[in-house]
Amino acid sequence: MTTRLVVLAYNEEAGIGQSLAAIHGLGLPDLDVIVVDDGSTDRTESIVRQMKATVPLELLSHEVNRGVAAAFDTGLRHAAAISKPGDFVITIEGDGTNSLQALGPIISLLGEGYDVVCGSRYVPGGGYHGFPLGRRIWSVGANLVMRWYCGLVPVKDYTLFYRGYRAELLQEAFRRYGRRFIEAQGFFANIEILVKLSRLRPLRAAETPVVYAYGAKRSGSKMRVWRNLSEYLRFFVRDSRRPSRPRS
Ligand SMILES: Nc1nc2c(ncn2[C@@H]2O[C@H](COP(=O)(O)OP(=O)(O)O)[C@@H](O)[C@H]2O)c(=O)[nH]1
Ligand SMILES: [Mg+2]
Repeated sequence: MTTRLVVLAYNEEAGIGQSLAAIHGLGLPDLDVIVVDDGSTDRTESIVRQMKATVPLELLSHEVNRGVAAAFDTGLRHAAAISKPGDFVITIEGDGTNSLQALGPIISLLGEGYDVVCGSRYVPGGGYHGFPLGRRIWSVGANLVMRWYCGLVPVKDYTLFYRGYRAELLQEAFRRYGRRFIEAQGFFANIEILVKLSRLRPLRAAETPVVYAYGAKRSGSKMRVWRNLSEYLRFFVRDSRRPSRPRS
């Protein structure tokens, strides 16, 4: 049983080396690291290439930046394609804000048979450090809306990228949705993944606490709240007219 950690990175030269070294330093058995560099214009790619010489990892590169949704698609599609059904796939941010302490619990919950395990700031033990107030309000509101809209029990955090999946679930999603699995262009993709997975079949989902160490972030945020809001609206309009359903 292998766990594939998909690390999303765009212009993360400030911390990607340290993040990858910390992941390697955990010494977790059967952990494969896949970095998706989405056309970074800084030294992200060269830092990851250099690390490849000493630390086992795989690098997937987009020649030009295609946005975080395309990075999710590239990383998850590749991880699903090379995984055996019993394997696990975990997504994580490459900016060092997603505490590695949650990695062990995510892996053990997947091992217990949960299909999806969401890192969560909204369960006891989870939370934020240094997250700007405006972003906090936006995050709480967006997650309340998604709890109402998607209702995947017991998930309270739909927006954190830090999340684990059983590989067979992703394989089923790519098979049954094809290109329509990830249609969003930006940060909404992470939410769309959960909505579309929840339409495949009843899922066993779990959450595990994550402290979002936003103060550790050394790169600028690529999240644009207004662009993000327009993605929500586009999704709700599209989905209410023609809900995306998996092929049977
Ligand atoms: N591959 C890729 N990753 C991106 C892109 N935009 C953001 N990211 C990554 O997605 C994660 C979240 O972005 P970030 O700027 O940290 O947003 P925030 O944490 O919400 O402020 C980080 O690991 C980024 O490197 C992109 O266009 N492509
Ligand atoms: Mg971040």
